[in-house]
Amino acid sequence: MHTLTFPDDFLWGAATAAYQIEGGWNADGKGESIWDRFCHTPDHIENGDTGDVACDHYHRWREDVALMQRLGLSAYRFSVSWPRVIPAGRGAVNPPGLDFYDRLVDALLAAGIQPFLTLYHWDLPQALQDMGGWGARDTCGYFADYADRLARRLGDRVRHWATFNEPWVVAFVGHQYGWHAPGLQDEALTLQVAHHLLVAHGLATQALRAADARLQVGIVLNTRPVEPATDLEQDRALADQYWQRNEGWFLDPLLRAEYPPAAWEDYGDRRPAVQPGDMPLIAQPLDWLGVNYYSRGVAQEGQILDPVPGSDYTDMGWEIHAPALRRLLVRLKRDYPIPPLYITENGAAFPDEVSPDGRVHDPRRIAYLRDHLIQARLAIADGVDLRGYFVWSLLDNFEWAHGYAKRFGLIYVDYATQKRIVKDSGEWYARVIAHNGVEEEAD
Ligand code: IFM
Repeated sequence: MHTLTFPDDFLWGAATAAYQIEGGWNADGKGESIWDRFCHTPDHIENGDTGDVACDHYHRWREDVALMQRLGLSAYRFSVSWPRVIPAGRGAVNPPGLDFYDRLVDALLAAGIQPFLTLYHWDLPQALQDMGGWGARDTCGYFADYADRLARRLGDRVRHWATFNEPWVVAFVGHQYGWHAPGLQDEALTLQVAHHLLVAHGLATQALRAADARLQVGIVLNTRPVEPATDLEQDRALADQYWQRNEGWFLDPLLRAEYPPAAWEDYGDRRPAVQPGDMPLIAQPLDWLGVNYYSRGVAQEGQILDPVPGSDYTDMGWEIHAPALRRLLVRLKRDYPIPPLYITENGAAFPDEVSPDGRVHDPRRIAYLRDHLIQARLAIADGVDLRGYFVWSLLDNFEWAHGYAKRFGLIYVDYATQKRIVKDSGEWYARVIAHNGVEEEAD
């Protein structure tokens, strides 16, 4: 068997997000978030699930850090709950909330694990939503204040900061499709929200650097590249249109200081109001860019194929197609002035169960992760400056509108008892980390 070895300082991580794992939804002075409100409203989430308890990480974080150490992680990506730290989103800080992240960071560092902190993974304080949420430009300033306060407390120990996780999802899934909090279906608002998220990114980037010039500031984008099924002009044009309206809608402002011109034209009166100075504010240099990749789309004869004939799918109904990851990374390097990259999320949901032997055998997840790591390594050989890889997710957790029905973890969580069981994929990932590389054949 041949091992594909990664660069010596490559970071091996796993990722989570506050609302998906913490629980403690109203513990110790935490404020209500839009996800608390959304889940407490009937008929929003499969099975009536909520993040009230989730993986109870708020109380079990020591055990979870010990598990990370057992896997050998060199980095851990987590998000901070804004309303845990500033319950109303602006104004007074909640000291116990800030202390929680302070202790977590110390424990990670003591375990030799680099913290990668995301400021916003979707849980806006409800008090700010009541004032217009991301549709209101004032929210951008409150976000920058929140960034400043966190940086002043944690910036001496946390090096890598992401402003946002997946702003496309925040804007479109939360404000146009209505499947996520705040559950709006308002096309006219969606692109204004997207623009405000980018402005907030710019302001928070300034705030973080003002607090400590050594901070490495980035942003995490979701990608689902649509690839043309053939070389025909019709297929290529549709794939390009998808790119511009989705990936490009965020990449171009961040890296080229403009919205993609064709998509800007197409959007007509849905275009956001842009104030003078916004585009250079958004396009400040990034220290790194996070790419979340799970799946691709395929454009053929005017439509996106679903399903793609002959393909395998995860429990989310997402096509498994690892080679598109390499093509995506190479495309980013070719088409954009990109900073160093991290794959900040990659993983798969499968219907895992505890076997009679007490273990969780998840060979399909191992195959998924292996195939994607191989493509990531090939992209490095192609010249892509890829610095690290984070599995989504460390733990099974609350998968938004699907509740607990989808399991993405390297570690199984029995929600009734909160018992954690490292899955076969977790043991496999530990070996990958130990060898700093991945076997090309099944081991
Ligand atoms: O669980 C989510 C995560 O919060 C953001 N990226 C995609 C994951 C899987 O859907």
